[in-house]
Amino acid sequence: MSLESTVVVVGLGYIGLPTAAILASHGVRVTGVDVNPRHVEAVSRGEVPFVEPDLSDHVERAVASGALTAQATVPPADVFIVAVPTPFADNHSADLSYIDAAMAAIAGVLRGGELVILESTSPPGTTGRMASHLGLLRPDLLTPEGELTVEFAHCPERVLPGRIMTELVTNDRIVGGVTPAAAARAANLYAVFCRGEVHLTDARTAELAKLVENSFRDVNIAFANELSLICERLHVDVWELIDLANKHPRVNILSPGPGVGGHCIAVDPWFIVSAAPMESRLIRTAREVNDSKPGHVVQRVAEHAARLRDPVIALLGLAFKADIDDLRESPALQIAAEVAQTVPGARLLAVEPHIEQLPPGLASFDSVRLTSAEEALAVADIVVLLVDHRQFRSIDPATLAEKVVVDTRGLWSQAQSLAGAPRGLADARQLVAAT
Ligand code: SAJ
Repeated sequence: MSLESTVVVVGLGYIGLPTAAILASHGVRVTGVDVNPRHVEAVSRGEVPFVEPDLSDHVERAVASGALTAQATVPPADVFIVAVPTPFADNHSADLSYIDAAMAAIAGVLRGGELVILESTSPPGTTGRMASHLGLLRPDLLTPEGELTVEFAHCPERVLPGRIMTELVTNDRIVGGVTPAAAARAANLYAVFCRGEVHLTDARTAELAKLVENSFRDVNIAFANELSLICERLHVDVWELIDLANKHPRVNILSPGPGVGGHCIAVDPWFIVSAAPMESRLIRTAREVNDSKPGHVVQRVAEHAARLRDPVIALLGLAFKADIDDLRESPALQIAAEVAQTVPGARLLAVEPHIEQLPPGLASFDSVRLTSAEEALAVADIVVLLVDHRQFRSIDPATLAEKVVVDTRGLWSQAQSLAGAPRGLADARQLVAAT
């Protein structure tokens, strides 16, 4: 692929905008397209409409150099990258309406000879479905033999939120073509900025590989979460248990937590279950185990609260994981809202250093207030650690000695040596094991 090629990226979100910016900063002329005018306006000013380390610099420079522009409609180009959301519907099947809308918008400007790359995480068969959709929308782009003159490939994103700009460059990529020629052509484009290896395959395998990666993590987190429930029943400290088991050279158990959040790991396994329901028993069960964890934490907090009159409950962390501001599908948020709903007379002090005001789902409760860790810890009867943010790691466990502690991340359990734990903390650890 020559550097003169023009690329359109449809969807300027967490994946589309970094991809557009990194291509533009490697000399490709990129137009970003988004239906959200706020995103188009922000990017046109060289700004990023969400938080992601290092992205602002890339966007600012790419826009200033003229390599990256943004607009609301799809212009003609050589390559189109589709990076739009693929949420799931109520029955856990994928909602492909954003992909369909993107394909329809792209179809209007195609002339033949272009390459369309799907980056959105999608059920097996989606890239082929896009090609069939185009054949129906634009029969003039079919040869007399019925072959499309536009090529299609799937190149799933695999970057970790919080490390996107690094992982875009260093991670290996999987590129699956509807035809081998499409895969080779797409691989050339990614080679412009990707220093990892680019692996070629067919579109269906690439689609399933992405889903399998996130399901692998979900199943392994579910194993850890199930262990936490088993340990609670058997009065064993799950953190100590995992630490010891992981001393085995071939054992690497992940960390239990309050549940699995974010837009990826809690969603993608359902696309496999939906595609092959009879065969996906383990994957389905893992989802159910992880989805049940927030309710379990709420129940434990409610049991502790029932023993106190008008308890003050500190909830440390609302984001879906440590050191980010992203509240999407956050189990911590779900737990906070359910505690507010189900624990009568409780006053809730939510601590989330990465946000300035409570999200609407919590702000609607008079009993919930956003506050600092110091203030919450000074007055709380019950302390619920929901996210292991860096700021919380420096909390002195001695300040928790007189309080009921529900540590869903094992932060304080792991912080101390197993021998010689201070008395108050040893008590707190009883409660850790019980969550
Ligand atoms: N979690 C645990 N215990 C663990 C690890 C994670 O409870 O031991 C929880 C986190 O707290 C969080 C959730 O799981 O709520 C997911 O966090 P994560 O850091 O595992 O993953 P994501 O959702 O931020 O990003 C994942 C990554 N996929 C894999 O690691 C296989 C990333 O590479 C993907 O690009 C991303 O999904 C995506 O967009 O699909």
